[in-house]
Amino acid sequence: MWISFAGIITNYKDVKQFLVQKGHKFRSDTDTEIIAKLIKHIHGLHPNYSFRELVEQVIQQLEGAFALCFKSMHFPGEVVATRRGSPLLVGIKTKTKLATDHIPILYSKDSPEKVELKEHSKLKDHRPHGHEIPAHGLARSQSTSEFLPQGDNKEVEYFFASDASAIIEHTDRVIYLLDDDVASVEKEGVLKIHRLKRTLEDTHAREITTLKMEIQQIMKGNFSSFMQKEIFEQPESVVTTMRGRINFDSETVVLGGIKDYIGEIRRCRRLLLIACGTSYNSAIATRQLLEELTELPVMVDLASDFLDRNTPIFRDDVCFFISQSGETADTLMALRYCKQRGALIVGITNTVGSSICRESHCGVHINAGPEIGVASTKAYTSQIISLVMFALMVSEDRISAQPRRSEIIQGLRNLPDQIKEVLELDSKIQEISKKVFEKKSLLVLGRGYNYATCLEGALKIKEITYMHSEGILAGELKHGPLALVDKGMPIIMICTRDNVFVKCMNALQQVTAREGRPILICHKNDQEPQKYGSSVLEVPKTVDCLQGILTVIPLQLVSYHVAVLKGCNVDCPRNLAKSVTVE
Ligand code: UD2
Ligand code: MG
Repeated sequence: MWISFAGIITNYKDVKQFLVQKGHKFRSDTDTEIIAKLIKHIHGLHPNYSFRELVEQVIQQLEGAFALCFKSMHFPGEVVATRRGSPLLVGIKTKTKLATDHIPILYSKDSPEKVELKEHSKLKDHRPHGHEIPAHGLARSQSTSEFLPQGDNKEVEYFFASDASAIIEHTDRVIYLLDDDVASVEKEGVLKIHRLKRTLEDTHAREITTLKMEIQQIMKGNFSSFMQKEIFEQPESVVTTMRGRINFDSETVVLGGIKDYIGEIRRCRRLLLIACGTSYNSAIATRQLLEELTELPVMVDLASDFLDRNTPIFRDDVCFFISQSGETADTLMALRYCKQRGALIVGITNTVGSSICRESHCGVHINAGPEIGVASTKAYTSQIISLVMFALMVSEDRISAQPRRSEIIQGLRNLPDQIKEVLELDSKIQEISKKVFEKKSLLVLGRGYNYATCLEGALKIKEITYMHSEGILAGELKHGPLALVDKGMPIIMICTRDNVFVKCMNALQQVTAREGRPILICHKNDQEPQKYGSSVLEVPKTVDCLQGILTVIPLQLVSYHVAVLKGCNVDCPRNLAKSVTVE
């Protein structure tokens, strides 16, 4: 059995417990494996079910958000795919034109009754007589042959993916599946889309759409990986994030997606920023500025932890949900939790039409352009800029905040050129990476606005180089992490001229006193910290609250070069693209 799985199965413990009772042995702790074992179990009970019927049985037992694609030795030449809550599309490639641009839905009349997963239940064979009623009363043969290619060459290729950018190089014709659609390709190469039940709002057919995406826009160009390309795109992606939103001359900021809600936001009790991974780090990066400019309490939470705690939420809370794809399962569940409790829901996403975008009351598209590398880079810097713009907009009418706002807006104006300058450090960073890539561990130290850079830098290193890395708040050194420091421990330290510079210098001296020789990221021509570094990466100075954008880029590049030196797959890190093979 081969399964490609994206998403989260929330009742996987219950299903696993049932299967263990039935004598199934598990090799991993993944939710993917329970799906494979469950289909195997149902196949054992009902050996005459078709592949598609087996999958229909499986998804009736699953709770959560998922996109699934199945292949099996028992059904050679067949594929079955389905989704609920996570996106899934089918790309179709043919030599000749298709006869239609619609695929009718087939409804399974008297579908096999849901198999009860209870110890005592009698798992009888409820297999029906296999009647299918296609939409519009078409005979089955008629409806399915319709979308074969015209002419002699009947060759068809199908691509299953969660995002169009993954298949655009093969075909621009796609069908977006809806929740609980079950798409199957059988031996003859015909694609069928089934649903268990007919519902009133269903359209009875799925349209084949032609993608308008620019191929060059998403191709790698001269870069060796999408991640590298996306790192180097940042001088442009930050501009598209700000385009049409900031007027640098009048120093005004308007986020079209938020402006109607700004009054309500100003009157709220507190702001909550909820996200996972890199998006969470972008919340850490902007928390301090949000507190300063909105004068509201700001809570930052990891979505999974937020849900675990059953956090109290009130009608006058404003909750932000940050996600590049707009589909992150935990973040989406936290969104629904807060929405149910009456809070105002604000989305920050890179994907127009995504679940978070649709389910939020309002929000900001970060407009960073498609991000294909699994490790997020340009989306991070654009998320920060979006949240900074939000802070600027909320504080527009505060006279006392004007000098600060003006300083930040001019800082944003200069950012693209400064990012270009940082990217010129590339070859120097490659040299530094050669010194650290064989080490076991890499610590990243800093504080204040640069703390988020430490977390995000360490996350990038873990994700794509598989090296242990930790972002450490320099203020915490004495409370534990200092014990790790010695001559052999590789350390990167960020030390820029801001309100915590003196404290950073202090931490730097604690590190050098233990014979640590950190790689320093500091301001251009700043002699004072440079004395203590084994090597130095100099970045241009900007406003404190934007500095993190310029200090994170060297770390994105470190992780990229270390991954290349170690021979890792930069765009598809192991374990992170959830594709597991189990029998
Ligand atoms: C909109 C257009 C943009 C351009 C511009 C001109 C879209 C997607 N954007 O950009 O192409 O024409 O106007 O002024 O057509 N939203 C959510 N949740 C989210 C993100 C966004 O609900 O997570 C909503 C948002 O409240 C708004 C809409 O989606 O109603 C578009 O958001 P945006 O950030 O793209 O808006 P804007 O005005 O910058
Ligand atoms: Mg919305």
